[in-house]
Amino acid sequence: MARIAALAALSEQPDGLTRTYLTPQHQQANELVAGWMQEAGLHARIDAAGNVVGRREGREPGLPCLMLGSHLDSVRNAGVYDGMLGVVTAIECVAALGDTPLPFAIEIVGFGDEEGVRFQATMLGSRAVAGTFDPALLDLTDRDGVPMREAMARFGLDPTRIGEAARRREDVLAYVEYHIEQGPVLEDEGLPVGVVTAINGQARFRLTFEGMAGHAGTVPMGLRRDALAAAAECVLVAERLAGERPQAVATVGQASVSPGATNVIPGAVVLSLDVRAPDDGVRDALAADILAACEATCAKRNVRLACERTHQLGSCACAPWLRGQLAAAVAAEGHPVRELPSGAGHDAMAMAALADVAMLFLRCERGISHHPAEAITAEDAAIGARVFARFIAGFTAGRGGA
Ligand code: HGY
Ligand code: MN
Ligand code: MN
Repeated sequence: MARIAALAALSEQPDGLTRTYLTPQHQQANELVAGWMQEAGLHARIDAAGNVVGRREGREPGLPCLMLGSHLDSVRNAGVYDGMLGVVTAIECVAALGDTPLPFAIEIVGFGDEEGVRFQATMLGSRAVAGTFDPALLDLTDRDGVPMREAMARFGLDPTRIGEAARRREDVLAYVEYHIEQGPVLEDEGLPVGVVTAINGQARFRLTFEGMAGHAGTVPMGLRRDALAAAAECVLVAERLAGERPQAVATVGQASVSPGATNVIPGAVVLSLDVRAPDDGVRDALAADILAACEATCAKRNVRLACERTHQLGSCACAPWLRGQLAAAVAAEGHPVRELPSGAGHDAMAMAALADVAMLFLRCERGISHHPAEAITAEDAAIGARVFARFIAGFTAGRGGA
């Protein structure tokens, strides 16, 4: 808990946690985590994408690894456990192994970007490790217009070498991530931990509305092309259409209004749209319906609409052989085994392109996450760590393993 507090202090904002990819705070977090990795007997390095990677050799050097990890970046004004708990706990669990020789190596990765806050493309760190990082992403800019390739150079990385962060399939036995649940299910059932069955897919879009700015006092209502009024109607359309499909969700979480003055009719608006569902077909159909309804709304209002897909990840199943080993560790620690899906996205989704993946969830207070009120208890943190440590110590490479 003290280490999480130390990481939470590395923030771009003075009163709360915001830490995004390739910032000085990311650099500081990497240094802190690398130090803890070294103390725990891991050899730590920063990879070509800015992830911090620690490695503990198995009973002989060079064996394929069990990869553990989560992310060190955050959303804006975040909770402090999302991502960080998984990294800090994995280090603690490896430290607890002491010198015990294992028939596999262990690597822990603190991914530099999962949330995608700075460049609007998510899981940049895990995609680089999985070998699915598209170099075209390097041209994305942050809100100050800084391209990712330049941010990388400022961070001390060579953007032309990002491919070197990619790992070979034969070197990774599995990727297993420990994370807070970010939902209310475990708390509701009085259970400290849960084993994830699958991670819901997600699709994200940027919607740009172009109307006509004008004088708020002189242009009659019937002659306006108000971009914000059109966008507002589209937000409600997304809410209504998602509500009609069980388990599907749609969120508009960002809106920017131009020129943004009390006495000016909004001329342009940019919205983000995030659409998720356990079934990729349901999600795609919902996204198509929302975008079609937005087009119709804008046509009626004589506002131009441009839709751009910024992100797409298919739903991701956790490997049964890994789920079984996590469940065995939960049971051996004396807790009921509860399996549940994840509505939140995780690095494991990107890592599934490289290796079989699985996740262990820890109960969090009232399911609150992506909010400063995110909370867990120290007692639960200890329970989760014991389960995870037991899983690691007993890990046996299965399908795809050595
Ligand atoms: O948005 C997500 O699901 C994740 O927390 N980045
Ligand atoms: Mn998150
Ligand atoms: Mn997370």
